[in-house]
Amino acid sequence: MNIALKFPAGFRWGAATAAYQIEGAAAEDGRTPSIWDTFSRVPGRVRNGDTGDIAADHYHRMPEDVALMRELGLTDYRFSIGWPRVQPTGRGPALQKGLDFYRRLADALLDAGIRPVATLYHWDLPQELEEAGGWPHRDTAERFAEYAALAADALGDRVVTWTTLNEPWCAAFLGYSSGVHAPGRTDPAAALRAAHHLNLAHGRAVAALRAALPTPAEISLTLNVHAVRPLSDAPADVAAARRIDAVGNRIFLDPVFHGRLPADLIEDTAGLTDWSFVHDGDLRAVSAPVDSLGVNYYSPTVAAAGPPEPSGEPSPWPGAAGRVRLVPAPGPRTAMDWPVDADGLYEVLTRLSGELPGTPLLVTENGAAYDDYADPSGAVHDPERVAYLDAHLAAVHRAIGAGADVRGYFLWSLLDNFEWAYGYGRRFGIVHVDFASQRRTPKDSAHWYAGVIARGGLGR
Ligand code: GBH
Repeated sequence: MNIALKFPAGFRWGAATAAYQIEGAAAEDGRTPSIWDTFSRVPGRVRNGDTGDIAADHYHRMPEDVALMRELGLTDYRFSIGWPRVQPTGRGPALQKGLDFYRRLADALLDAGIRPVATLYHWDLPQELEEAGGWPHRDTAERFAEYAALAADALGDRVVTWTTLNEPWCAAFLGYSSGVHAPGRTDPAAALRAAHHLNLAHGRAVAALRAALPTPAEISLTLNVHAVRPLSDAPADVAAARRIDAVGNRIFLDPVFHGRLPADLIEDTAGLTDWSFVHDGDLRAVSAPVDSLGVNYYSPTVAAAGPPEPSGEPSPWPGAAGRVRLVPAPGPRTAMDWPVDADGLYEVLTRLSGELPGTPLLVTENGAAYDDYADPSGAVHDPERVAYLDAHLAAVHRAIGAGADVRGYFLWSLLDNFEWAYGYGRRFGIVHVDFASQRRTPKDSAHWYAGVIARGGLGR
């Protein structure tokens, strides 16, 4: 095949997962419950009553899964460390058995020639810390820094890239404002406090990691940067998009990269909070330098002047709620009903490269849920996923051509897994998992991705 879109030498070809979504073994080796163990047991919160108790049983099948990654030719694998697996209840000494699992995982990856990329927080807050106040409570940030230090001490000689947080927007606003994610609270003011304490947790963890890690270590943060567009050029639509950008993007980007809070966000949220929970010195701690920024992208967000359609659901957008109507982008949809729009990924990458010169970018998640189907031979076909991934990788290539310093791409996800509030009913994997037998079958998209990696680019 002609390689029309060749990626730079050294481009990192990865896949991503998260602890609670794949590991299972929820009560094994001393692990204690996280907010997702609790939330998934509340009737009505997760479809079909699904939980991560068993998930893809990766805790027991890790060697088989690393062998699959090697066959794919991955250069990098992004996983998350389960906080309640390595520091039960979120306080006190490390649990050796939990750390041993991640040591074995990192060793298996290194043996397979795959770089371990570890995320410290992919939403599994120890339940006891939620009971002490959760992310709206300042002490949670200090607990997180302690956990980061303990993980770095145990795994610092093996992990190549450290990511502090995955998508703090989801943790704060889906967890504490709309309540569709754990812990399921619906308090917009508390969600704003949570956002600040997640920023603080990130900054304190960067300091703890720098102190504990051998050099060179890459320290990063992953944001779901919203590709927000106004519905039209009308000033009211542009203002609506600005509000979403403030509480969706700049609430994290400005403190982390510029050590400041967006002035418009403070104005937009004036009826909810006076931000007095931001103490002197916090923004300096939050803006400790990082080595790269991870970007997760799935679909764009189109904003128009409000009010929203009355859905009865609490909003995840404090300061925009009631004034902004999110309009479904046109075109095809995935099984999540999310629009397929690869231009949004290009927009996000070129925006960030313009705003953050000198900060390398990694696409740490991108992918799609589709219903796949097996033919009589057992092969699993997922043509829409191949098309989605191909179009989005082409957008990454185009962004690099426009000058964006994108160093790698991690597709979401290696395996079908526990898709949070959707349970096992939505499949993002390039490897099919039969959750009854735990049998893994690489889908067409896995074979396709292996070819892309082997050729270093996309055919056209
Ligand atoms: C990621 O979250 C997660 O990191 C990963 O664990 C998960 O499995 C994967 O995506 C697939 O869901 O305009 O309010 O509707 C992505 C979460 C989904 C958050 C789309 C923003 C639209 C926000 N994002 N969502 S809204």
